[in-house]
Amino acid sequence: MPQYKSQLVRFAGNPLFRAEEFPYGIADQVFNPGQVMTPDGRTILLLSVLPRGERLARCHVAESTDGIHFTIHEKPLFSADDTAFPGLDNHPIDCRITWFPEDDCYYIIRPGGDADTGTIAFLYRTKDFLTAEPIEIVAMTHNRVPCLFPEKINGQYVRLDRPYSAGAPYEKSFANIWLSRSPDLIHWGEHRLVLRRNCTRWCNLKVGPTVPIRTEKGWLEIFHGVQQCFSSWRYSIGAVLLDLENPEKVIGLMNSYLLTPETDYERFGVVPDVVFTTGAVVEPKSRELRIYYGGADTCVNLATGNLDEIVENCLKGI
Ligand code: BMA
Repeated sequence: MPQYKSQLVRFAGNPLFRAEEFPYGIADQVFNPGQVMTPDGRTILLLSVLPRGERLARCHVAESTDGIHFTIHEKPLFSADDTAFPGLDNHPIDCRITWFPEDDCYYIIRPGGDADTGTIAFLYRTKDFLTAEPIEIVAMTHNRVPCLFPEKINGQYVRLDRPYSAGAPYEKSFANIWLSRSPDLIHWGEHRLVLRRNCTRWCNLKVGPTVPIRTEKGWLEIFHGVQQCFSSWRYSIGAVLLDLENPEKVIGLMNSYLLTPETDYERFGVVPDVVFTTGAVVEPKSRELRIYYGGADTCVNLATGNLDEIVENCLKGI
């Protein structure tokens, strides 16, 4: 049984996206979307879609004006045979999207590489989600999910990373969250450890980042945590608050998760007992935090909470 109660409210109409309703061919999985809210209030999701009979996923853009009803673009933004990084494009999933006002564009970071090369990270730039311009490979093995902060801090680009600390990614390797800085988005250094696995009871194996959200009290960082249970892994979602000026400094950490697998669509599917997110969006007027998350690597769901309450819970360590 879960140790705490999930603190987010699940949308009554979950799942929002089911593989069987995917409009462009038969899909076995539609899951773990990249997510961002545009300056004019549209919600953009980058859905990871696994077509039936195929081994590798594609990413399709879905967009909405109310955060609930989405239109899916037919042409994928990323597919496994993109030619941007020949021989290394592979299984595009888990996109992290950052709206970066100063550069007037969205940055997308997504995994590449394979079991042989090890997983790496590709950086892209887009203005419209119709095309994405490849920039560079910005992380070497095994580090596939850097998350870019939405502004420069003290004149530098900053990101959170999740390199594996031991073993290959698909083995029982530990993983912690690190931070690094760059003058140009390409060259990264000044690495700092931010959050260790085991920082709370429900993430004793790994923790992994999402794109940070600026609040008045600190950077809200929604992260995923993996708990090694007796015979399986359990993926949950939690929250930590980082210092605005010095984001390697943790100033608040929720002891409980925000969300853990409890419903059938989170407990049963291609990979059981998974709630997984690559980000979150905030509706600025209501201060609602919306997390579009994958359930059991099979479907996409929505859960919401109040931004300010979650920040307070981080500060109180609830
Ligand atoms: C992680 C990611 C997620 C996935 C999770 C559980 O490593 O690849 O896309 O939801 O594993 O399978």
